[in-house]
Amino acid sequence: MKERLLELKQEALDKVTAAEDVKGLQEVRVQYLGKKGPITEVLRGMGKLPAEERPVIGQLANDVREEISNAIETKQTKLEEQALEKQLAEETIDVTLPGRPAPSGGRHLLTSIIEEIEDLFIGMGFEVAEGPEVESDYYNFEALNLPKGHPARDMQDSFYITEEILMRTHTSPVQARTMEKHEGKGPVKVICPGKVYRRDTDDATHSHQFTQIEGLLVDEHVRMSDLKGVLNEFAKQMFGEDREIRLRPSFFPFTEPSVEMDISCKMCGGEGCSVCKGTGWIEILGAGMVHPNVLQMAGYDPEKYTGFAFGMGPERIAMLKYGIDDIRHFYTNDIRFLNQFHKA
Ligand code: 2NL
Repeated sequence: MKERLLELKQEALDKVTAAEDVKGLQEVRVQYLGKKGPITEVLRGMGKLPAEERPVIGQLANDVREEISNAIETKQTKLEEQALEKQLAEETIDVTLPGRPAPSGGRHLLTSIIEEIEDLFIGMGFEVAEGPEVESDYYNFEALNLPKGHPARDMQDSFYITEEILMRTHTSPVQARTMEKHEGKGPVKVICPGKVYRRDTDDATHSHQFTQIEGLLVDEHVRMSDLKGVLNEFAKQMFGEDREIRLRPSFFPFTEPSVEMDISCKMCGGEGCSVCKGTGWIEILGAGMVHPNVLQMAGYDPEKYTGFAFGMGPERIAMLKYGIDDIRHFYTNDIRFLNQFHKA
């Protein structure tokens, strides 16, 4: 019996040593120390032993159980430690790896262009003024010499909200409001950038929502030559020192006389090409001397005060500057388009 117990002990200890995981170890425990295990079996047969041997075998059986149990315990602790070490090793973070690049945003091309134009005019002493995009019929049309029934109101098919309220069709109402605030006293020297709205069908050159920058200078003794000087400075700073400008007669209801300004074509150097449609000149903006009716309605004495005004479309400026062929690129927000214009 003694041999049988020692044999079982060796057998169990070998299996503990061989166990590769906690599960295998549990199996050894059940197999040798369980109620139906061989050691229990041996103890059950103790009744057949002589009385003096019983305590000796009983003691030995208990010692064997104890020893196997301890071995399992020790091995279990070891296996758990190994498992933890393995897990830690697998989850190690390599702090020397380069980080994943975080995509960074940037200014929209239109925002950059508008800020560039703003800075340029700020450099010439202009202030930036803003105003509401939802405007009254009075400031959008009436105050700009466009009375009800004026044909130019049809020309600028608008988004009306009520009979008297609409989405502004140009940024001129901001200038009308600015003049009004000055209560008939000069000088006024502002540029007004912002979104404007017109009922157009969107295509490569039309958008129902776009941006505009207008400028206004009102003071005593303001002349057409002042306008020309300011616009010439703008054209050279924006498009290059080598550019020429020319003014052509035009018509706007809020200016008299009115002009349109062209810049010389850089693509062909004035020879004529597809960009300038063979003329050597590219139209950039409209301008003129503020109509006396507009000055009067804003509270200025047109006998004492004169002014010039101009208006341009930043989308058009950007399209010319960067050779963009479709105005819709500004509003469809294709990241591949927009990313081309980030300055660092
Ligand atoms: C264009 C032409 C223009 C103005 C805008 C203006 C504003 C006031 C008084 C007089 Cl308050 N004029 N603005 C004048 C001439 C032309 O814009 O083609 N814009 C894209």
